[in-house]
Amino acid sequence: MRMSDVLRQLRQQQATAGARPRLLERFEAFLPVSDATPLLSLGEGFTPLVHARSLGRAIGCPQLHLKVEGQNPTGSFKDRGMVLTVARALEDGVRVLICASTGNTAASAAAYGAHAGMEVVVVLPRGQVAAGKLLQAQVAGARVVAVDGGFDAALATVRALIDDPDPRRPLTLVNSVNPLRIEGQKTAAFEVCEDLGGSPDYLAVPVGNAGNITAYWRGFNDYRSSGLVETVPVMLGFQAAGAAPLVDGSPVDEPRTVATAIRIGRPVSGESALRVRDESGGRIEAVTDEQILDAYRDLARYEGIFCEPASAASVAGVRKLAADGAIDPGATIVCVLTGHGLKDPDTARREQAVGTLDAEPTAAGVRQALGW
Ligand code: AN7
Repeated sequence: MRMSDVLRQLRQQQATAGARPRLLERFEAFLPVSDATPLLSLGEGFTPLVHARSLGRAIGCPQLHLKVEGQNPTGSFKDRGMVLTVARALEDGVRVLICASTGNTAASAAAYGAHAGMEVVVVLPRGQVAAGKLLQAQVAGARVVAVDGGFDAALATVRALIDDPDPRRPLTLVNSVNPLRIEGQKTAAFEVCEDLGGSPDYLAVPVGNAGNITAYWRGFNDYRSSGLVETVPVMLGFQAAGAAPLVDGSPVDEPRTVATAIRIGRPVSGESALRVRDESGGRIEAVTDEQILDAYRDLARYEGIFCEPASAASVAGVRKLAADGAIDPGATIVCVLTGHGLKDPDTARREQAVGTLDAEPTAAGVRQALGW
């Protein structure tokens, strides 16, 4: 066969398998979109569900699966909600997006805002944002404003701007206070159901503002109401001890955790998270920084999945519950890994660094360095 025919054939196979679907199109029936909504896409969604055989065996849960949300365009689950929020903003003629963020929302808003030709302003807690996330916002051309006082102060600042509008500069808030964010994020639950052929027994997720746990629960319930699945999972949410207002039962004024960049003392959707817990018969618990960092290391070493530290809270939590005998070992468990490990190179360097070996640039030199 001629090379050009080979190419054409490959191209046709790709076309019949369907070019990569667009999230807004694929789940149109379940999303607040219309024919007038621009089908914005940076390739978000359709992330892998990986059966973690080695790690699952190690923690006594052989049916452990990982939803690898770090493979979204900006490296986090935020892209699912952002694509819908920005598409609808584009439809409405919005010019300026604003958010407060611990980093991932900012990176996502900056990218989708740039793609849609909008101005983006992100208000961040000074000195608390992982290096990669800050760079993502900056390279996409967002204007970054740093404030003292942590994420809660940043969100309060943004809300004050929204509540006192300047008619010359209309702003659209793209934090998860915006219900479109939650609507978009629920698509991750749809994909989990499709990959497993039904709902898992347990769904474990890290919890900050509690938007994502709310979104997954809505997604599973949408599929159940439509008759696409018969059951919904038990929902497990995990917060870093020291930044765990939903476990403590009260706001945390100075949330502390060295493991994660998610220091949120007053979760936006806190009450919703408690409802999800109760309706699903689930739990919201704290995991220590040490447990989170152990899971972070083990995910990379056992499974080759480099997630950001906050994401590892889901696996740390499941490991803890399994060790306590609180999870049936035969259960199908999905842990959501919300963001990519490269977002936070400083934590990786601090926790994972093993150093490099020096060698002469020869086969003999490399063998010697390896001790072979
Ligand atoms: C990796 O980007 O709050 O419970 O401003 O970055 O839905 O808040 C991010 C939160 C989990 C918590 N995992 O999700 C932000 C921000 C990662 C995160 C969460 C976040 P929610």
